[in-house]
Amino acid sequence: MAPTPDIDLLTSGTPNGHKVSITLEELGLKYNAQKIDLSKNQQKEEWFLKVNPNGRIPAIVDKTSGKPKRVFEGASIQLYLCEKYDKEHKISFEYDSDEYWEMVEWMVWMQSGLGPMQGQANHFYRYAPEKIPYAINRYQTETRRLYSVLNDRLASQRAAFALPASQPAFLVANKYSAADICVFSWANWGEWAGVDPREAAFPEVKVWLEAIEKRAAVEKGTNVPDEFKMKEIMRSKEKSEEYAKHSSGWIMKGMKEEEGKGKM
Ligand SMILES: N[C@@H](CCC(=O)N[C@@H](CS)C(=O)NCC(=O)O)C(=O)O
Repeated sequence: MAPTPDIDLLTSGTPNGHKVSITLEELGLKYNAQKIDLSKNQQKEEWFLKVNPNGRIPAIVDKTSGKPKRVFEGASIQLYLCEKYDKEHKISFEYDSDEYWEMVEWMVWMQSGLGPMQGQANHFYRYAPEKIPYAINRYQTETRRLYSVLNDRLASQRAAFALPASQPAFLVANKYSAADICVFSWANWGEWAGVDPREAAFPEVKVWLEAIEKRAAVEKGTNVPDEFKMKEIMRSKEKSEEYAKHSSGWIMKGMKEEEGKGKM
């Protein structure tokens, strides 16, 4: 009999954290979520850097086999969990199949495109002490371009599988997978960057988002390690400003500390 998974998830309630907690929930794996308080810079503490030398959440320590295995970078953790624990390919594909590589492509697309661009849009639109129109426009435009790439992919998947309007299309094959989870985790926060992925220009993204957010595992995963309040925050100007001010505070403090390092 396979040993019961014994996984520590070091995380915070952010898009990058959610993609891993949703994956763990979808796979029905037992895990212990440990909150890393980004506002206290716990992600830069020595013990944490031994798990993730990049000083960012999420990271996992898998102790299932007895010898602790640490994994960092959201999509690597997802791929690791799928290889180890998704033998029935509930949310993944057989290694080296065409679908497997398509899944990897969309995950890398998120990690290197949508995540960083939307993250910078968040930064300049919400957190930067100075509002720089060029920077806001640059990152929001690029984020919007990426949602249009996502919309086109979903539309071509709808055509390829002749799906009725009532059914969502998914990124790879005709199946919800780790690629959808990876991209969803950021699309779910789009409005925070000032780009609404549900806007009329992205009809396929809207259907896809609505289908994913209804899933029980997604609901559970987005409430790890704290209750997900972003939607409610984004509906209120005061709450948005309060959240932005709090985040801006620790981001600026972290930047100052980094600036002092590595200078001759
Ligand atoms: N590419 C990384 C990004 C990780 C990342 O940027 N995490 C953010 C939270 S969403 C973080 O830990 N920020 C803390 C900091 O900037 O010090 C991943 O997917 O794991």
